[in-house]
Amino acid sequence: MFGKLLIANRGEIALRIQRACRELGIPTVAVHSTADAQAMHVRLADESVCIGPPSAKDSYLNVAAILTAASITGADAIHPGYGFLSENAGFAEMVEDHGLTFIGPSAAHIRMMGDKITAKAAMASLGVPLVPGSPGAVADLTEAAAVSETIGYPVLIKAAAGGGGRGMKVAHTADELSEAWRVARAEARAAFGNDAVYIEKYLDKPRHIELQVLADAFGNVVHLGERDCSLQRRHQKLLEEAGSPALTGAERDALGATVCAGLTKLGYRNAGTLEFLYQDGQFAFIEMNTRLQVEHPVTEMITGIDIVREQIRIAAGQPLGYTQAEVKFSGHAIEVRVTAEDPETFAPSPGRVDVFHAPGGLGVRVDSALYAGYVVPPHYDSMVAKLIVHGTDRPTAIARLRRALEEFAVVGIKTTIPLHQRIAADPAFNAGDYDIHWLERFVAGE
Ligand code: MV4
Repeated sequence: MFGKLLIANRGEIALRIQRACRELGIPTVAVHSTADAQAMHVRLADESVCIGPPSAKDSYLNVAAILTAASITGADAIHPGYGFLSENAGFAEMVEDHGLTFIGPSAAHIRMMGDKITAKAAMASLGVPLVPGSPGAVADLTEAAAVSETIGYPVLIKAAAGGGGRGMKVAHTADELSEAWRVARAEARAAFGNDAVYIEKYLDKPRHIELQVLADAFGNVVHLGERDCSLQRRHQKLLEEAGSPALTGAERDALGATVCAGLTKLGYRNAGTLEFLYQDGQFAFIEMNTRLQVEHPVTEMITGIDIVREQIRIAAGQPLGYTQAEVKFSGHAIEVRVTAEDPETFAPSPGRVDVFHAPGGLGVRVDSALYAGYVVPPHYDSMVAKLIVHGTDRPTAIARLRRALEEFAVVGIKTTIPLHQRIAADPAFNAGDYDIHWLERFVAGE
């Protein structure tokens, strides 16, 4: 096992990783920007190193400063959390080149999944179902038109280097194709410095369902079930559930079996998430995330498996130690992301937190780095807390969510707690009747 672990992140996820390390008996090193000197993750770590000024580019994305911090503190492993350097294959490679362990997949697998075209090609070869579309990159407008005729309109043009919704353009008809083509290529080039694009059939009302997997270095791969992450606004998730209200256990088991067999063949290692669109009873793979995800706690609540602990054990060369049949799913879990934003306009609301009272009781978990007196800096992501509830079934979990949201007190900054209360009270949400477009309409008052 590792002698000391450096956490290359901040906020609630830095605390989450520290908690796993403490339970494993591993001392931790926090890194922080000058804006985060008073942050909770610095206070709770065994050691801390300031790595630069507030701007993330000069601190949490500063590879040289982070490697230096690891070197001077004698850390032998680095956990990147989510965001920042977590899906940077070059960083993973550099960590390993410095004789340290990167807590995550190999640089080769991060690179493969970072390019959506190579990710899809890999999944197709492993028998994972895809959205109908171009077999690879589409070279020019002539080829784009031919592919689109074959699969049928509407189509979606996506950037190979994209993901998370950036660089996508819909063409509803052949008339719209040339404009969509031009804009998609230009955006891909500007945003990613890579104008490679591919085409998919546009699904008009899918759910976003993702599958959590764990893979050790000995070819053992298990899935921990699915999460329904359809409730998003501008590609930011607001609420996630495990399991999906739309899925049967049999559908999950079948998809899981295909995915686990495929990842064994691929030699994938550590935690990962496969994203699918689900419409008309069909799954279609779109992307794979090679990092720990924000919403991992809902999966932990229904399986009892500590995903961060498993990531660390796997990276240290330990076997999973259990089979798929030993992974038991129990009850239903829901997470809401509380952000420091106006709940109606979504305008950022950083500043001093005067009162912080987290809810508690049976089936309630709060992952947050907030405390009374803390000043939320304006430089980073606006998420300040995750509220996770677990119950024996979905209605019980929703009742618990409503109760916990009422107890939650954050005074001094605006938060999205009132929005979450409105969602939790909504009949369509309670019926589990929603797709990826539902939340945009809900916040627009439609
Ligand atoms: C799609 C799609 C419809 N059809 N692909 C958006 C983010 C990126 N991960 C993939 N995305 C989509 N891909 C096809 N072929 C619709 C979306 C999409 C979406 C997906 C998941 C969650 C929210 C979304 C909101 C708008 C569009």
